[in-house]
Amino acid sequence: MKTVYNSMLNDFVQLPDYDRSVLKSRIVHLGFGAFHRAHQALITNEMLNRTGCDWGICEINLFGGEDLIQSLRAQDHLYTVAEKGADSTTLKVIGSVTESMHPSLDGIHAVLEKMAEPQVAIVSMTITEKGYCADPATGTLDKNNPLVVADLANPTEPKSALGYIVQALLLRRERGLSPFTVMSCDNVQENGHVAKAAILEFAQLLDPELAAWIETHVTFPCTMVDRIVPAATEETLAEISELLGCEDPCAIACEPFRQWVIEDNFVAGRPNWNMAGAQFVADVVPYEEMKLRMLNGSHSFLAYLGYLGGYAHISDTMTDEAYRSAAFNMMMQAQAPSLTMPEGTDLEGYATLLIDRFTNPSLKHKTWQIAMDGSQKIPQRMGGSLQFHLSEGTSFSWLATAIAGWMRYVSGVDEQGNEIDVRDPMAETLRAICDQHGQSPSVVPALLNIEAIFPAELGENPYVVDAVSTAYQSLIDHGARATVAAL
Ligand code: NAI
Ligand code: CS2
Repeated sequence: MKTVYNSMLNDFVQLPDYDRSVLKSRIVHLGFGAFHRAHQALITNEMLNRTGCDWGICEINLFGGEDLIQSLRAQDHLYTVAEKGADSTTLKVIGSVTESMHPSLDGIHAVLEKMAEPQVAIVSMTITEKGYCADPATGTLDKNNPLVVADLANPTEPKSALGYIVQALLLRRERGLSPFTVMSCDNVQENGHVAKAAILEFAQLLDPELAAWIETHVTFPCTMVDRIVPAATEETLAEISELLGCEDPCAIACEPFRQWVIEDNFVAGRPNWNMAGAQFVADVVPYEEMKLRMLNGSHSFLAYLGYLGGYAHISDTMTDEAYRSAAFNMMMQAQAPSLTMPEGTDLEGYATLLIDRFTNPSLKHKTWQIAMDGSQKIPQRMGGSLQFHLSEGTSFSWLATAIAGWMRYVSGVDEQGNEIDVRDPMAETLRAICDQHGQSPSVVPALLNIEAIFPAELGENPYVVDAVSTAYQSLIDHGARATVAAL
């Protein structure tokens, strides 16, 4: 792409409008996946277009994605984002990435040395929910996680993101360098607090003095991140390359909407991302809860019940009036009442916008993709609102149906008897429980009793067991489409 960058790209492609040679890797990002390319890196690019400062990003993939890093290097770290609305597409070439690394290409020590360089002020992350090695029910470090066990035994050769961050901070402390801010950009409830708790607990097990130093010197801002960025497919890449005028294996397509709300708590400075639409606030938690419950909660509802009902994409579910109104009711009846928002927040307007975003026919967002890692997602997307309805004595049938949908899905067999490719760190455990029970609602209390996912007060609550069992039985007797239509 470097060679074509100045000559062959189609005229309407937006190019970086700043001097890339002055950029320094002041941000190290863990997780050069789909989302980061279309969110933080793009927002940094737009900020650079407006302010011309030196905040650049060094991209690191700790798990998989070696090919992507190699392709990125081959094109001078430039790549394309296609923002796809219902009727039009905008192409932006992103220039904010300065360099990239991968432990299997460069070695673990080179990655650690990069993170310990003096100019690094922020280590940001999009490492998926499971990357935090935290217990989904409590948000605290899972000491039995195989990556944690391996990194505690061999801390100078880390594998997990936690292990890398703690080892890099140790190097900085030993060298008398300032610490960096650790900024989580994952869909994790109170993501900064979860990152902090996991990192401190991990450091405590290694070296209590280091843990105390981290606690005093490092900050962990919470962030609310939002933009729908489906995984790239051959079709999207071909379509982008046609519009672009050349091939770009690092290209990614997303929706036009984006939002980023960041707790303004940075220990070593930060870019003025607000110049490109981000909001710095004192308390992100209400925005995170709103987004996780209303957007992600209804996304999971649509993913499980949509997949079982034969809908491949979220936009396909929106063509079914029953799913469309169930998703809106899930937002407004099940999730919105559980939120405490700053005055003036228009939750109904937010829900209407979400339904519009889900409807975008240009985005091929697979229900299967969103259904992934449910054991990590369900607690934060539905646990808090479930607790709310239990304490208020109000109905939670949408939540119960979503959870029953997840239980039916993780059995690994769809409504036609075909195998489902269930991707989840707990897939084997979940499948074994489902196999023991067959398609009987006795599987419901068995799955609700998994303490890593559901706290005992939920898992053993008779109202929860009853409502989820009823929804589960309906899925078995009538299928997902009829169950959603009856809601
Ligand atoms: P992706 O599959 O494209 O990328 C996943 C990234 O996580 C890869 O860079 C991989 O190296 C890294 N990773 C995976 N497991 C890891 C582990 N155990 N430790 C460290 N790194 C690990 O996924 P995508 O779409 O980039 O999403 C990543 C996360 O971003 C999501 O899980 C979510 O929390 C957040 N997000 C995604 C949005 C989307 O629409 N795609 C929107 C908002 C947030
Ligand atoms: C989705 C999210 O994959 C999922 O679980 O719910 O990635 C969703 O697309 C984003 O959070 C939107 O910001």
